[in-house]
Amino acid sequence: MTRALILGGTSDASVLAAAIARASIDAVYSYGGRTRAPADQPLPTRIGGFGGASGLADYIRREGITHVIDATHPFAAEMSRNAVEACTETGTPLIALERAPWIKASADNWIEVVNVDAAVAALPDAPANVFLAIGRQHIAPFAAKSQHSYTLRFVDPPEAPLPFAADVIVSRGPFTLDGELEMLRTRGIAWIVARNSGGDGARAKIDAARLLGLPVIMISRPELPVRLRVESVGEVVQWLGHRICLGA
Ligand code: 3Y8
Ligand code: NAP
Repeated sequence: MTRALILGGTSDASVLAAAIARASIDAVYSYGGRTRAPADQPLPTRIGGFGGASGLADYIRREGITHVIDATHPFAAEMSRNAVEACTETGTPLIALERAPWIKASADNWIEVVNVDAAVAALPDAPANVFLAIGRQHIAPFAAKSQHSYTLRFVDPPEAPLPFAADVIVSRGPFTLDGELEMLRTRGIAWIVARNSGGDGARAKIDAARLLGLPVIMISRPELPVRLRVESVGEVVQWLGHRICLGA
């Protein structure tokens, strides 16, 4: 019998969970516990880390998991690497549901960089209004350019003092084009720093930047190990269904 583990935390993972619940496939949804009140899911849900790849392997064995679906965010690299290692160790089928990266349009003004430190270096020296749309966990390096007026956007209100003076918007998204245009205009934002998350939930700021002619410092995705990868929920459900068909 199939028992799937969904490594979630994204809007795509939520759509997948709904499809799996509708198909009455036995599954568990997993959050990393990054936010105070993650969205409810129509499946039994666990919250928190597994304890590295070995902890995930133990969980797979203990819970009788037969399939693992990595539907985490493209920047959740450690979780994805652990999933490959644990599934190899336990011989568990693994599939990744991963949305395509955003592709630079001719009208986009992107400065593409490989990591956060390169994004800091790409910012100008002259003080400017800068929108850091990269969440909470990776903002400390921007203290090196504290001459800028920063706007941050977090899912939850900040719990600790910020590494530099900044204005924090608390919002979990998904975001709208009108909302992004309004925010960028009223704050006089001149630069945006973003990660190439892909998908629709965060692309409104990219479209707004294009319309306003703003430069975007775009951080490219981390390298991930090779694993079976699809871009649609239907392909994941078919993958499960195919095995159900064979194993039934
Ligand atoms: C805990 C689950 C839904 C899902 C919403 C998507 C869309 C909005 C875009 C900006 C960029 C950012 C951030 C972002 C997006 C969706 C989706 C997506 C980016 C939730 C969620 C969890 C998280 C974790 C959180 C990170 C943070 C990153 C904010 C839930 C809302 C910036 C990524 O405070 C923290 O520690 C936050 C941590 C990882 C990156 C960071 O380093 O701060 N996501 N985001 C998941 C878990 O615990 O397992 O709370 O319900 C999910 C969503 N985040 O409901 O439709 O892409 O699917 N999330 C980035 O750089 O793109 C926001 O502001 O423009
Ligand atoms: P990460 O750096 O790749 O993972 C760090 C550790 O967090 C993992 O090793 C694991 O801990 C735990 N973890 C992460 N995701 C988990 C999950 N779904 N279930 C159980 N444990 C999980 O992860 P991250 O970038 O902080 O992302 C955390 C969560 O936020 C993920 O669910 C991701 O999909 C979601 N998210 C992330 C981003 C982003 O920009 N990174 C954007 C949107 C949503 P152990 O080693 O102890 O097992």
